[in-house]
Amino acid sequence: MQCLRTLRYFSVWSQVPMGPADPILGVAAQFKADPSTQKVNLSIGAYRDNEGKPVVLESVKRAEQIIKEKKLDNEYLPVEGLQSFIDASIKLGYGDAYYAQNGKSIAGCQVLSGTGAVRLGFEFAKKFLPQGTKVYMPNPTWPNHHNIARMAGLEILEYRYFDPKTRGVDFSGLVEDLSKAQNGSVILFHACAHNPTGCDLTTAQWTKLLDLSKQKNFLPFFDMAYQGFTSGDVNKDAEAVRLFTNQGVPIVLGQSFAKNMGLYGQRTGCLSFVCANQSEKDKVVSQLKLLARPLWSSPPLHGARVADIILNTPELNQLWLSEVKMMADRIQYMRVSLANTLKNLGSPHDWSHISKQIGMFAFTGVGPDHVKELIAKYHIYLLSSGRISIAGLNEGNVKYVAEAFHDVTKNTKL
Ligand code: PLA
Repeated sequence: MQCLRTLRYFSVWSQVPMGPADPILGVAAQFKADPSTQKVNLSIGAYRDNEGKPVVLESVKRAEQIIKEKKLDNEYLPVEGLQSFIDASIKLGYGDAYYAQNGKSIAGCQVLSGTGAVRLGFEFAKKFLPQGTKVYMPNPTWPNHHNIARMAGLEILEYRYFDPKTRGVDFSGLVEDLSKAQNGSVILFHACAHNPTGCDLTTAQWTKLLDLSKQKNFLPFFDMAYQGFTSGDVNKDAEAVRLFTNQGVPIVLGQSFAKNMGLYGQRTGCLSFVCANQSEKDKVVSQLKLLARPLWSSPPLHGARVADIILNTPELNQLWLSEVKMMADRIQYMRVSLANTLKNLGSPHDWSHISKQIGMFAFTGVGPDHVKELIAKYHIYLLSSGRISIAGLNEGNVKYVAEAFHDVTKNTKL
């Protein structure tokens, strides 16, 4: 009897199929398991220094020192999170001037990094927008955007974003698709440093989208996971967000401090909604709390404290801004270095798009077969879409990577 019961316990999940590996995290795990000493990780978008090592920013170390000295406790945060962190995040995203005027009508909630921002934002949209409201996403986008929208029960449609022929933005396709979108749709925008294409919109193009959004009553949802990584300047990178908000468009904003503060594992982020007034804001916050409570109950403490101290201590804030610039500059240097090395190797292909694209990633244009060869022959790990995380390059491996790319592509079309 005992034996039968044990057997039964073992078979409860026998119908569960093996799930596929995540297109990004799966490649990162493959890299980790590879014993090669030559291996290069260009998969996940995590910053590395010129030695290929993860970085804890000096501003973060100093903030952590302050936390240690204060001997703070580990009590739960309220469901909505650490208020001083939320306020500082909103100020960083929307800008000081807008915050001073309209801060009281922005509903903010601390969330589990950029992923949590999109998740909670989509849950809110599903619950409070008219039934059948669709969310439009750029094609391509960060693959997890699709998973999150599906989990939240939102119907996904895509708008054209990238033109493989020009390796740039397909703006006429984008406008055509969004012009046909239903009024009131949610439109997901990457605020800056578009992932995976590395191609952002110009100010003129954002202005056109602003007009279209107003005309069609869209709800623009800005995912800002890389503020500072495009230009090295957090204010410049928030240009699109501010263009919309300064015109009174009620946007949703998701902010992550994973990349720009290097707080990846601390899950530090903020979700905010532009509301019409303070009473609307209070109602929105109350509903965000009702959604967050059964998801994670209370958000993580440490990263929020670190970001709060950095954003609210002028000296640390200056230090952090200079560190953001340092990261963005190193990435830009490696872009140019990779493109130039490929050219100098005599590659028959034009790789100039790598240095023209921006942010953390380059959309190289290599196909899935090239990717397989790069992994099998050279232990260079990248996404099957051809996306590479430029932050994984350094002066010690860029030549090796360029030679490998040249080798696998020299006799093929791109
Ligand atoms: N939004 C976009 C556009 C992203 O690229 C990412 C992370 C997130 C949100 C979520 O970030 P967070 O939850 O860690 O704050 N994209 C990574 C990692 C860097 C990942 O896939 O999770 C990437 O390699 O694409």
